[in-house]
Amino acid sequence: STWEYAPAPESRDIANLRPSYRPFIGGEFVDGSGEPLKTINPATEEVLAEVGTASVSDVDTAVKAARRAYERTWRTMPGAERAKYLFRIARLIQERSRELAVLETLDNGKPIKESRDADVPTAAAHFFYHAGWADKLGYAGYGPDPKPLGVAGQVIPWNFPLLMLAWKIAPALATGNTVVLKPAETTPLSALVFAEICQQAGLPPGVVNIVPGAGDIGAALVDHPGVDKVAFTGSTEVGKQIQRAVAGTPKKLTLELGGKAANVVFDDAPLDQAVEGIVNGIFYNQGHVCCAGSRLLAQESVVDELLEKLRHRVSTLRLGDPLDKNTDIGAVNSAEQLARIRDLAETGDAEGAQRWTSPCPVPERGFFFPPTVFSGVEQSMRIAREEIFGPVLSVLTFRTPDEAVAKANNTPYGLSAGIWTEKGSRILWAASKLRAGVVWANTFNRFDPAAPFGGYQESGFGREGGRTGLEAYLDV
Ligand code: TXE
Repeated sequence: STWEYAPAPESRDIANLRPSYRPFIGGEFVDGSGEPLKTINPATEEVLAEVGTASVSDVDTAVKAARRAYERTWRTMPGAERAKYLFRIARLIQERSRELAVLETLDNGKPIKESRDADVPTAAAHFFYHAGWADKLGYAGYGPDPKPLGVAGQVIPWNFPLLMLAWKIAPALATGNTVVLKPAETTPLSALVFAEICQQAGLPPGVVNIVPGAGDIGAALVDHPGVDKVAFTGSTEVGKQIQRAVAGTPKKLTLELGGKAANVVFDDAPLDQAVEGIVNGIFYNQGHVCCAGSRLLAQESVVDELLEKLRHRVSTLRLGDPLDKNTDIGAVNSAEQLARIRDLAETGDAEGAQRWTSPCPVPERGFFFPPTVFSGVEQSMRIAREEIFGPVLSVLTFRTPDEAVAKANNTPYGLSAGIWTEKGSRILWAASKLRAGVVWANTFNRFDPAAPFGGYQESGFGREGGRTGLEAYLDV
């Protein structure tokens, strides 16, 4: 995963060349009857590709194709056979990793070193991991022969387009379900290359269907009576709408929504190491991370030293061309998201927090927002309560461990948290008190397909990954 990337002119054109930028239904790329959408390269504001979209009636065709594939082949296929397809898909993702990484960076704006070293290899890892489960479900502890649910309707966001697809599709397929997935409207491309990979792997037609489109197509998929299971990752607001849409139907539902994670630094923590974790926690992927460490809770006795080290480190981050392998912070995914980040940051000024902005140069073209740290933040401020989903850190302080935990838990969310301390006993104590699906200790943003991921409260419910993640796709 360490190939060198020098942006060749042709790689900037790869997006426009494909015949596969259309809905993928029943194993074929088809002319959808939705309005074509243009996807933008957020680093240049230029149109990257025009993509055919699905209409409501295409969604119906896709769900029927998934149902047929489920009844005729996939549900009765021995697990060991299903596993072969998943292994094949995993290997094809690896083989096409360079192409996928470039495409993901062009479409999303994230730095190439992240798509190259994290998004694409972790997506492959997800398929390898779940391939291993496909013939061992009888050992998963759910009885000798747990049953799949049927057709899964899956809706994903734009922050990790390929990885979120892998989180959704790999467990569904391993457990014997078939899938209709809607990628986000600003980042549909890697999902359509994934559809090519399904064809290459010889996956039976209809097992995976991809329906590009906007929120209305997501809603049509969620509402379709032929869907047995709905899985959504995205905003808490849309998650609540989906919950209402599914209420009163027999559909099973898992939701992975927003977050406002606290990264808690105690005075005995190795501060330089903590600074790396804080930077990774909030500036990774431009802060477009549901589990981003967007609140720094620093013990009062070390806050000044920590902030000085933090500003120094953040000043070294390079913002700019996402295709440059030295870039640390790429482009914000869309003009809308940039406006949301700007608006919320302005409430921080208005409510009296102190804004510090990295002195890094900001490109004139493209959707860029420089790394920003607000200190003197109070719990009542909007920047302490609302998900910013951008490279903006809010710094609060605490005096005692109890106060740290109380402040960390003072949020409607509960997806992740981080603790920095030398004391093992304090890690265990805090981990048991923090209401968060993941608690990292002396690290942040670490992922493994074997570890279940998911939230408490308004961060949603259900887990993805690990043995627990299989439950979301089985009738136990
Ligand atoms: O999300 P949406 P948006 C948060 C983040 C961000 C905010 C808005 O705070 O600033 O949400 O982002 C589809 N029925 N997160 O507007 O709308 C949509 O087409 C069914 C956190 O982009 O939730 C896309 O595929 N589907 C989050 C997906 O939902 C619908 C990641 C997500 O879009 C729909 C993204 C509907 N009624 C944003 N409306 C995280 N937890 O990681 C839209 N969609």
